[in-house]
Amino acid sequence: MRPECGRLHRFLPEASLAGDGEGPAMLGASRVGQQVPADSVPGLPTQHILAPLLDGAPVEAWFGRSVCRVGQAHGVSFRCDGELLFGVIELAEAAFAGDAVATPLQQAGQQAYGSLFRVLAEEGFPHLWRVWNYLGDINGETMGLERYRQFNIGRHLAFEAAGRLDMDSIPAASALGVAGGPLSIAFLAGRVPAQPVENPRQMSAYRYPAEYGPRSPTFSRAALGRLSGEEWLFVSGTASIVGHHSVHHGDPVAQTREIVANLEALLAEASRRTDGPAYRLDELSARVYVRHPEDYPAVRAELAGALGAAAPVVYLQADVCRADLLVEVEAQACHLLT
Ligand code: 3EB
Repeated sequence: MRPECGRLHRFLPEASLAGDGEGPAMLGASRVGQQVPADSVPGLPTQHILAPLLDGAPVEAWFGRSVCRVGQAHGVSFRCDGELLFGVIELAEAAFAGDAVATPLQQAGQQAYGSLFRVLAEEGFPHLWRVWNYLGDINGETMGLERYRQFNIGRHLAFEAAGRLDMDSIPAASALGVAGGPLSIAFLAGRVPAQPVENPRQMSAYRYPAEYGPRSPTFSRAALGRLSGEEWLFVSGTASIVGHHSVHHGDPVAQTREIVANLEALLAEASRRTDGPAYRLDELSARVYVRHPEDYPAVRAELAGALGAAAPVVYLQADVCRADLLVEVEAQACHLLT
């Protein structure tokens, strides 16, 4: 399936971001590396994931059939073709003062999502399909609240203000901690809705009880998006969570096995909703976040058995959004529709 369907998404070497990227049809990219490179591609929305790359290609690129528009609005850099818009917004928390009720990170999160939603409305891509969120010190605590939970409040308030809390518009997402830098958010949006998919083994994150924070995270476990002639499955960051509990504390291999079980259940659920063939583990491409780099060989060995040794998988060091989670896997797959 991969070669025919590989138009939209590819992992690429560093050099692919030299010059004008791979020509004008690149909608945008994310790049893993501990520093922001001195030269960036002018006009290419690029998300900087300030994290150590452990294995695989540093660049993840998204391609359109042709670029219809290149733009910059409300702090969002974007490119789109007729069907999809890719955008990036990066906001320094230092630009926000905070107040008695909101930390600077909460304010940054709320403003970033507010700006993103304005761009979606203005550009005519109202449906958010997939979001990648990165922030510094995600498990750190300030003003008595973990920073991931502060971010969740800001994101939730922005979804609420935009009237986007109804389930059918909640996107697939990932949220990870990196060494520092701005709050960085990249996203894909469509002209038509993607279909959210939930996981029967996990409580929907937007229903998490208050013990995980005052406002719940606004993401679905996966999303099925239709483009002309093909269907994309976007799998959200998937961790060792069953129900709403983190399981296998301190055991990265057992957490990885639980993630595989979660992915299998999610693919089965997606397969019930597709018009095409069933989705299988061995057709995923994936990005894997490992909290402790020393766990990487064991995690990789466990995942290779499930995804197949030839699967395009990128490993990086990042902090998962609950302190007791050691591994998270995000993925995607594509099916041609005939
Ligand atoms: C979880 O399942 C693990 O806040 O956008 C995974 C994917 C996680 C997305 C987000 C968080 C997010 O709750 C963490």
